[in-house]
Amino acid sequence: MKYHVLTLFPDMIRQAAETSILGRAAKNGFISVETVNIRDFSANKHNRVDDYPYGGGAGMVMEAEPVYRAIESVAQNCSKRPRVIYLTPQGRVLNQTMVEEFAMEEELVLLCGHYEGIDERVLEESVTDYVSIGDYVLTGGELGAMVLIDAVSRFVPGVLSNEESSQFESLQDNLLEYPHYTRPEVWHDRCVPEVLLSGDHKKIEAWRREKSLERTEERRPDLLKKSYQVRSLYYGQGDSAECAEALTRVLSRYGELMDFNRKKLRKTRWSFGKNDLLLFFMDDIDEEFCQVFMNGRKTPACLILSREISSEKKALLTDMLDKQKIRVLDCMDLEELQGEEALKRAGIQIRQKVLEL
Ligand code: 4G3
Repeated sequence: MKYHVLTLFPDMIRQAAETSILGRAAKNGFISVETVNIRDFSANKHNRVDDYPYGGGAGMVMEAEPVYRAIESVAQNCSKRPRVIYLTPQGRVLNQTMVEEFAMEEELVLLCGHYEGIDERVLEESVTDYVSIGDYVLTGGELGAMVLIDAVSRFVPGVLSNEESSQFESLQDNLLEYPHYTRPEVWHDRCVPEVLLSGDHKKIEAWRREKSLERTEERRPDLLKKSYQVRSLYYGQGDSAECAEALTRVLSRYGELMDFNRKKLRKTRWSFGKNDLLLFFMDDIDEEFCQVFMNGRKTPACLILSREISSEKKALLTDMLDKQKIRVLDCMDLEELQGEEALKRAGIQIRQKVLEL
């Protein structure tokens, strides 16, 4: 990933970008952080880049022309027209989904404003994304740009080691992280929870999920509304099982896999809620599967179907889901979900569809 930061204070960006994990990533060539000093594009012999606001009022406004030239100096050298992100309290508040979406780009241009802001006309002309890092005001956009760079870089391949991996993380399921413990076993009369010493990995995972839910309910109940329990159903003898496993992992730490080739599961009367997210991985569709009882409540679902399946059979499935109040948001080709990149894209696409609800 190549970041181009347009700023009046390039030192601030450089300092931060050469430190710690970002510094290591830059040294190893996984990211680069280039700063462009907007002052170098001043049209004025005193290198002034700001002026008084039309209509009066306090403070200064950054002029359009130097900002425009600075953006063009970068954009001209990009392989395609890059996204230009303006950090402002008036932007969409940055979240993990947006971060992952930005991480798919090859280059990002980050525009940092100061004073009272930038002349509106250059923003209209050149900015593609207005982003805020939270509902508070800073002295400039630089810290916002660094926050975005840091969060995005974690998703750039090679930036994190296996140890630091972003694969399993708290926000993946819109849940807060469970509590962590290390030695000693007793500290200030406080014990490590018994279950973590048991060696029973299934039980430990269930405990962690429980704690995550409990903690989210207590500290961030707003997140729970957007938190989905991923349930992946697969059916057929082809690649559906493998594909289900891979995509489920991308989407959720606690996702559940259900093998509907097992008669017992097909005979079960299922009941799904609003906060379940169903993924159907199908190599084939037949009468047998369409008889399964699954009572939804506007439950969101995505279909991942083999290309081999005829449109008649697809219609049969869609009809059956519709009758059971399961709401199909998206449909994908099973065969296309090959490789890490395709899986990541599919995961982001599904998350975006779900977040639109
Ligand atoms: C533009 C971003 C830039 C307009 C920038 C202030 C907070 C954020 C600035 C403006 C910023 C944020 C510079 N403060 N929440 N300050 O992302 O009014």
